[in-house]
Amino acid sequence: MTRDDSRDTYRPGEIEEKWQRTWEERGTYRRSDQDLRDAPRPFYNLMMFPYPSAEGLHVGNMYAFTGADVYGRWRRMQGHDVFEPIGFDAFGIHSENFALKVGMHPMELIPRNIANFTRQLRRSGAMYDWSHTVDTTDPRYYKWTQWIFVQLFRRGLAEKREAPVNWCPSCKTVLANEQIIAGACERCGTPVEQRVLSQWFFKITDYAQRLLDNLASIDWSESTKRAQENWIGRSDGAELHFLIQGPEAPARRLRITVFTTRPDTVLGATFMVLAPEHPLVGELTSDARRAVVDAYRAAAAAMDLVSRKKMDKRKTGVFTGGYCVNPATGQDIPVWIADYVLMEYGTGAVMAVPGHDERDFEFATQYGLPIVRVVAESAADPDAPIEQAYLGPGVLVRSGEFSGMDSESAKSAITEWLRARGLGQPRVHYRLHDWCISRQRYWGPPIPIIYCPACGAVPVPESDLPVVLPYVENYRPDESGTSPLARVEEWYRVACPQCGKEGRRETDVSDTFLDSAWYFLRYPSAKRDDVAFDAELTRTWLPVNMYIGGEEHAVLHLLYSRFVTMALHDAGLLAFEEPYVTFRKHGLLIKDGAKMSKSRGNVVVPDHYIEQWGADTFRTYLMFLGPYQEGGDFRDRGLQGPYGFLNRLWETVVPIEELGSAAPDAKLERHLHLTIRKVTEAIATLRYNTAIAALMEYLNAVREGGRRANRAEVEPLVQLVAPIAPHIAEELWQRLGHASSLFDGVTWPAYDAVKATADTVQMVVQVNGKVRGRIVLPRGASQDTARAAAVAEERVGRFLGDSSVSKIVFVPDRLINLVLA
Ligand code: ANZ
Ligand code: ZN
Repeated sequence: MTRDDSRDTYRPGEIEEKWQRTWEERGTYRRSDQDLRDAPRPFYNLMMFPYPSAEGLHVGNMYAFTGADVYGRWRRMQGHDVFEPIGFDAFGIHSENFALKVGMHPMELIPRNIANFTRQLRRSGAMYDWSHTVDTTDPRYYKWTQWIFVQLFRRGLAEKREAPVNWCPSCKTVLANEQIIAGACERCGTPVEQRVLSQWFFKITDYAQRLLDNLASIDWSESTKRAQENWIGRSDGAELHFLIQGPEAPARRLRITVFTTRPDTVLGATFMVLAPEHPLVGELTSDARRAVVDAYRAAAAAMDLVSRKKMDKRKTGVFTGGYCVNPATGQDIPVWIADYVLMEYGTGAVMAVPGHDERDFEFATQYGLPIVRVVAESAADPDAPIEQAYLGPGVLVRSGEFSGMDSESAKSAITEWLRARGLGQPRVHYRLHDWCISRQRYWGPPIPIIYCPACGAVPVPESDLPVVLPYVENYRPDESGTSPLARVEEWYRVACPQCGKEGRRETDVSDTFLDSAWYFLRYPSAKRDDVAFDAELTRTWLPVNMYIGGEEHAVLHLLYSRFVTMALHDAGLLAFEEPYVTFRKHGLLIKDGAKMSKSRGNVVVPDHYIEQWGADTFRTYLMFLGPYQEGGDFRDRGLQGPYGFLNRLWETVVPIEELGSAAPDAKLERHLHLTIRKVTEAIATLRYNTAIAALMEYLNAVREGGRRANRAEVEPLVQLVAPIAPHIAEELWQRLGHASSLFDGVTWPAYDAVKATADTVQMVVQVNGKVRGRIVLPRGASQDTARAAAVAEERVGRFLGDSSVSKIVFVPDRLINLVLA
């Protein structure tokens, strides 16, 4: 009898097409609204939705999504009702700039990109529910983005004000602080300038403490929490008042308030430095100094914020001619202005303590101002010469009644002493700024506000939402500091919704990060046009159980979405205040030694790899190249190994008729249970590379010496491989005689705890005779098994690099030594 070849060799192209079609036809991953309502064990598995760039889905996206999908599939096989949606973050400058570059309108370009992304995502083999997708540029979506703006506005959390903002002269728009990296626009790299514009802000600072406190109760990657903590930047200190010197009685004199984290050093404050923009500068400046001061202020105003913040910049400043009183010593101290003091931090005024602050020390040295030491490392040596600022803690000296006190206790003691005299009080300060959401661009949801000469800023009534972004032929931004929509008079001229007088629409659009700050609320309710999110569906599905994404969003999206969730919670619209119960960051894919990114031009598109090797191999490869939460190197030639593994799996199981029916022998049975346990634990903790290594080891053990496999040995292997390589698993599962899908019902194998632990040994792994690691294997494991396990060990792998093994010394159950060529 001749064999039907196409049935018996592994042909990923065919089976992947077959299973993608079958899943689609059966609706395996689609949830009807009824399913969503009735789900007994809901599990919301979320990944950060992509912005549909023209280049298409790249392997970095696919790396992120595959790791999330493996986790979702594994949960599914454990019997959870997993909801795994995907969508498109398609508004924003990224998309708009690209449209400008290629000379196409975003309203034409973006749908094409989305279609291409959708095709790629479908081919990649993830279990998305395409019936619940979102596209942030769809008026059915951004209607609710605008609605959320209105909710925040009504709660006093949206405010328009004049503020110095970061302006990117190349993108011709304002940027949030979070969008500036090392002084330059995060997208185009142009140095950012400062401009004063009237902008909409969300008062995220009202939530600073809660955003900080809640970090303790959410299960997130530690580094992401730390990044948020630093960004929020709580400083504990004091606000101290320095009266301006003058002829009036103290009670009538103006005062300069400073924020300091070192009230213990106030007795060493020998001068005062104000930001050049400080409102009291005019008052303080003497006639003789006015010309110099005005010139300095003009020069500072022309400078960008970022260079002003640079620590290593040479300090410059000018004396105003005015004096104020040190509240602790009663002495007059001169008031200077200097550009290193920033108006938006603290109060824009610094009590300068050159004895204990580096910048103040540099400044004092340069301008010959007095330097006094008030904290000494120990009381023994108060008169040591001052060669540099002493920053550490210590004992107070030259501080009157506080001398001898340790500097930590002196912080509160001195603050309290000044408070009693009306000269200060404890104060907490946050580095976090309000979130500027106005963008003077075209490609975003118009901010739903109408300005009326009589009523002021009036939100667009819900019944008039969405405010549809009009088609504008020339959407190129200009220098005016207003959006291209400000050039479309027939669009912005409208009647005031309150009084009917002629009003004018806000012409700025909102920041893309507002679109993504709430998209996870929308997915379950994506089919609803009457509400942003349905109360019952939201109760069932939210907060998100597992969220996986890139760490680059640690202080942007992840902070904004927490804030929006808290604000909606406080508005009574959500029962929870934290959007993501668990968040795990994934690592980065490295290509030729650098992070894969569009700006570096080393982006790889997955299509031809999937074409050549199949999605299963590509997924397995991506999940095998390093610990998922740490990332790894993308190498073209790496795909052979995972392909070989899947092909061997296929050859071991097919043809089914040739499988034996005997029970596995005791040794193999132990190995099987150990493998189930290892893979279960590894997937639960996103250590996919470890899971795959365990599967490879086990398959080698099954095939050892060319023996014929038994069904009972391979059936669980097919189940275990399914989250990672779902198509081949489904095909083999079906051939093994199962009618229903592996992703339908509880299909994850259980292990016997006794069998899974008994009889393992720890073996030493050497490379060129030096101990480089240890592996745990079933007793009696073969040389091949030990070698596979050794090579899969991360530490050992590092020593192997690209070299090949020329010789192996193997002592069963004790040692394996890999000798390199
Ligand atoms: C006196 C002092 C003495 C300070 C000393 C430090 C050391 P963090 O921790 O980042 O919150 N500061 C306050 N406002 C400023 C502004 N607008 N521009 C530049 N610097 C400013 O930093 C708080 C400290 O930064 C404050 O404490 C102040 O200097 C400075 F031995 O006050 B300190
Ligand atoms: Zn009006």
